[in-house]
Amino acid sequence: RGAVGGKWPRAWREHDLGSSYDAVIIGGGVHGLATAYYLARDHGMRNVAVLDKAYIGSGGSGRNTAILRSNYLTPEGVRFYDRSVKLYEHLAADLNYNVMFSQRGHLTLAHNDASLRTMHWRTEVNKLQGVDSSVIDPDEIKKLVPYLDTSPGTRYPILGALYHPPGGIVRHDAVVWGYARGADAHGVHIHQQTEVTGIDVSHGRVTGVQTNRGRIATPVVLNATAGWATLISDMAGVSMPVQTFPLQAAVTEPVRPFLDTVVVSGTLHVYVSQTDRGELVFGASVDPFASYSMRGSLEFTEGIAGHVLELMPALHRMKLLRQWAGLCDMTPDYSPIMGPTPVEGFYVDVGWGTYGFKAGPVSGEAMAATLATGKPPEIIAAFGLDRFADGRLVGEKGAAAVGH
Ligand code: PYC
Repeated sequence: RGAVGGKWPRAWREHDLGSSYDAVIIGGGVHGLATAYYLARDHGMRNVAVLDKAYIGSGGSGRNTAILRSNYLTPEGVRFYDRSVKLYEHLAADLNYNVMFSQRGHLTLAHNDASLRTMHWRTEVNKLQGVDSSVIDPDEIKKLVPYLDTSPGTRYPILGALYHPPGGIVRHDAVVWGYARGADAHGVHIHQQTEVTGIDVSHGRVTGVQTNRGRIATPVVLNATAGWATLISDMAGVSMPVQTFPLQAAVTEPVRPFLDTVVVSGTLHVYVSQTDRGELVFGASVDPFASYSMRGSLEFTEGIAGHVLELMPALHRMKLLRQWAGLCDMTPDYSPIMGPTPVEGFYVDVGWGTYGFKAGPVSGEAMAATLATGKPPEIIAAFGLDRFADGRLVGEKGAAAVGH
């Protein structure tokens, strides 16, 4: 769809709220929109609504630092995120929308023997799953990122790194808009400014959702929210083992390209990448207390500036342009919760911690299959809610970009 007479057509349309849909997806982020897209495209379910209480991509999908990777710690995690990277590789062609995926490589620095051991562990698990990762030494790191201070005299000397060539960055808004446009083209209704105020359950099964614009009858509801995952699930009477923490990030003024690798330091609680526009994007670990606040703090700015300068002292004159926060729903094992719940027809795709954006495509594909068939596909079988009762946890803390 191109410009006609100098006017660009709307990428997605507005609709009156339907009184019933075959499925209602709560949350217009990359997970909800991708699920709607694959539901319509792969399963022929088009009478579907995506609801967002604000505008699409206004939550975690527009607040993350756009890093993609699959160098996780557990075989289940590696397989899952590898499928997401593969879907991202073809997403621009698939959606006919430039999502600007730059596979520039991803470095996780090790500053002590314990981290180096975990990097070796992740490398071996990655290789067994066919994912390209290796541990490299400071000289190889310096060749990839000349601005890094790899000298042995620093407070936390760099001993090595987990190098993951398929990792990189993508234009996060474009991913949201591309999925929205694709879902709309298949007939999905996207309703912004539509807040869910209740979920109707009768005799153990979902019958509809209440919104600020009226009631919708539906037999299938997906909770694809972040930040509000527990509040929405509570409406259906399903409690989630999730705690919500803010995660802050910041961006600098643009400068000439000098950094074409993503750099992460768990010890220094920081990750850095440079966008195609030249800005540096910085992120930290989650704030140390549970909260729904999305305000930036001076503590974060001071901390991140100090830590970035320990890694790249030459950046001391860079100016920060803005900072923001997003909400991260943390589970006890740092893996997501995906699949059915004890309420028939009520499904969840929640608990993404700090990993949610990068999982958008694979989650959409897998949740679409789950909603269409009622059965989670093998790729998400390990992430069910029942694992907390059965004690089958999928411990992914060691693969967090930074310490939590
Ligand atoms: O897991 O790659 C990651 C990540 C980046 C920012 C937050 N988490």
